[in-house]
Amino acid sequence: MILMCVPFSLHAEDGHNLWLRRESAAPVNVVCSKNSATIDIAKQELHQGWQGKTNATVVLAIKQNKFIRGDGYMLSTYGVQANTDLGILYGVYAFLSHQQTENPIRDVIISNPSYERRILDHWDNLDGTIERGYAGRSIFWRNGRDSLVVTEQDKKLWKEYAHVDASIGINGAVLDNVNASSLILTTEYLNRVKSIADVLRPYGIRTYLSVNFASPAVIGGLKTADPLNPEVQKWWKDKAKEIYGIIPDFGGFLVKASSEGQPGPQDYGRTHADGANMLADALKHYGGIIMWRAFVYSSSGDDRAKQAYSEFMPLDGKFHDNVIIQVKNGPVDFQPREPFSPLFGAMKRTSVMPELEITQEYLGQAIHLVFLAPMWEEFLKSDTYQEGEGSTVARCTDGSIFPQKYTAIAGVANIGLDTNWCDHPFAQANWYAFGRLAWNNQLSSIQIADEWLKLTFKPTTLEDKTKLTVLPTVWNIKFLNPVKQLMLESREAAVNYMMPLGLHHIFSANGHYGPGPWWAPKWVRKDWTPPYFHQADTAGIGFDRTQNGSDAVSQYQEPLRSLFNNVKYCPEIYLLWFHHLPWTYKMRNGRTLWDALCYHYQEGLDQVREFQKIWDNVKPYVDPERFSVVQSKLRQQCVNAQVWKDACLLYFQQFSRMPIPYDIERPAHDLNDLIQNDIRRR
Ligand code: GCV
Repeated sequence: MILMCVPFSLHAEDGHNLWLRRESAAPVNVVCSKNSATIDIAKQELHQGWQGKTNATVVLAIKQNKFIRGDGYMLSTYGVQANTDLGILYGVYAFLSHQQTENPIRDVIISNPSYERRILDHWDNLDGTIERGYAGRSIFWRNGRDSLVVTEQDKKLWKEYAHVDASIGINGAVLDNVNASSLILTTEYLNRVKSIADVLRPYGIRTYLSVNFASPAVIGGLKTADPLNPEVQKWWKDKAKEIYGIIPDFGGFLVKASSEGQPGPQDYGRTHADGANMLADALKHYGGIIMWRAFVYSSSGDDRAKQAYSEFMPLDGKFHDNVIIQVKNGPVDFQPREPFSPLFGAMKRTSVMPELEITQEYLGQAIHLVFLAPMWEEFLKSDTYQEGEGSTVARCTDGSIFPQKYTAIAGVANIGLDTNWCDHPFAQANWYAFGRLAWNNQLSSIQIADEWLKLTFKPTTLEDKTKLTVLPTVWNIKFLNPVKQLMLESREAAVNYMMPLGLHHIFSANGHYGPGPWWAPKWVRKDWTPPYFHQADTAGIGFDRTQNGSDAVSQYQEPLRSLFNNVKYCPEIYLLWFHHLPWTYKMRNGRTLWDALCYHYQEGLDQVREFQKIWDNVKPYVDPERFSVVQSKLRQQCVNAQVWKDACLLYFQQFSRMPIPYDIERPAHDLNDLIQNDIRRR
C-alpha cells in the first residue's frame, strides 16, 4: 500500500517501436535446416525477443502439412512449422506475441490467413504529401533535388516499416496514391520502386503501384489511352516487361479509373471491364494482378449510394481472372457508419476484395481516439444472405463461398514520417487491427484490443516492471480493462457525437473533419454537400432509399431488402440511411425521432468525457510522453464532440422546431458562430 502511494513514472516511450517493443531477451537455441533472407530474420527475431525458458531450443521446420495453407503456420510449445519460409517468419512473430501477452501455447495451434493478399494502400503523392494523411509526410517519396536518391536513412526506415507490417501478416504495399501521377511509371521512379521492393522482399512484402490510366498518352507519347487501341495495349505490355525486369515479384496495379475526375476507359466509350482486362493481360504472363476500384459515381446519376452497384453488376463475369474489384466497405465513402456495400456477395462471378480506411479521414483524423476494429468487425460479420443465411461479407470475399483465383483485402494506410508513425498513439491500434483482421477475419475486436494494449503499453524494463508488480494484477485491473473498454466504445461514441441513426456525410467542406450539415456552396456539386445526404426539411430528415424513394434497398438480397425497406424493421442504426422520417416519428423506445437524435449527441459527448476520466486515472501506468499526448488529444476530442452536438442540434432544430429535451445539456455555442468558424484540425 505504501509503495502504491509513492509517485513514480515509467520510462519514456516515443512510440516508434509500436507493438514491437522488445524486452531484454533470454538466450535461446534456434534450429533450422534452411537458410534464406526470410529465415535469417525469423532467427534474429527469436534471439532478440525470446521471453521463454533460458537456453530453450526452438525448432523451425519447413515441412508440408495439409492443414497449413499458404503462408500459414503451426505453433507448438517449442517450435514453428510452415510450408514456406514466410510462414516460419509469421509463426515466429506469433510465437513471440504469445510470450509477450502471457498467453502460453499449451497445445498445437494452426493459423492460416483468411486472405491471400493483405495489402496497405498508401495514398502517398510523389512530392511527399499524403492524401488524407495525418502523420507527417511520406516514408517513400519526397520533394526536392535529391528526391530520387536512395539514402541509408531511407533504407533503414523502409526496413523498420517492413518489419512492422510482417509482424501482423501484411504482405503487400501499394506505394503511391490512387489519384496517381503517370510519373511513377517512368524509369527514374521505377528505379526507386525497385530499391523499396528490395528492402521489403525478405519480409514477404510485395510491391504494387497505383497507375494513371492515361499514362500511355501522358508519358508514352501516344495520342490516346483507349484500352482497345493496339498501340496502347503494346505500351502497357512493354511497361510490364520493364517493371518485371527489375522487380520480378512485382504484385500488380491498383487503378482508380473514371472516378472523381480520374481518366479511365469511359473517356473512350469503353467499360470498366475493357480497361481492367487490358491491364490484366499486360501483367498476366508475370503473375501480376489488377485491383480495379469500384468507387465510382457521377453528379448526374441518382442516389450516389447506388451507383457502384449499378455500374459494376452488369459487368459481373466479364473480368479476367487476374482482376479483383476493390470495393469500399460501404456504398458511399468510409463514413462512421454505413451498411455494407451491396456489391459484396452479389458479384458472384468476379473476384471482389474489401477496401477499408485505416487513416481516420472521416473519424476525427489523428485527433480523435477511435478504435476501428469494431467497425470492421461489424462489416465483416454483416450477413449478405447472397447464398443463404451466414453469407457474411467475410465469407463472400475470402473464398469460402465463391471460388476466387486471388483473395485480398486492402486498408488505406495511416502512417507517415512522424516518430510514432501514426501521430495519435491509439491510431497505431488501427494499423495493428487491420493486419490482424486481414490475417483472420473472424477475430473479435476485444481480442485485438487486448493484444494490442498488452504489446504496446505493458512495461518492458525490469525497473518499470518492479514498480508495477507491487500488486500482481494491478496493471490488468487498473490499466488494461478500463482502457480496453474505452477503445471498444470509442467508435460508437464517434457515431453518436458525429452522425447517429444512419446520418452520413454531414462534414463541413472537403476537410472531412468538423460538422457542416449546412455546407452547400453554390459552386459545389450537390452530391458533395451534406444537405444531399441528410435531406432535412420541416417534414423530417433522412435519405429515402426505400422502394418509394431511390430504391437502393433493392440492391440488397432478401430478407435485407424488405427489412431495410420497412421502417418498422429497419435497424435503427441505419434508420436515416434508408428512410426520410418526420421529426415526431416514434422510435422503438417511445421517444420521438428528434428527441432520440438529441440523446444520441449527448451520449456521444458524455462518452468522450468519460474517456477523459478513464485516461486521467491510468496516469501511473503509462509513460509520461504517451500519457500527455493522449490526454491533450482527448481534450480536443471533447471540445470537438461538443461542437458536433451543438452544430447538428441547432442546425436541425431549425427544421424540427422542437425543443431540446430538458435533461440534455444546453448548447454552448451559437449556430451562426459555428457556421462562420468551421472547426479545423490544429
Ligand atoms: C484518394 C474520398 C476521399 C479522397 C479519396 C477518394 C478515393 O473521396 O476524400 O481523398 O481519394 O475517396 O477513395 O479515391
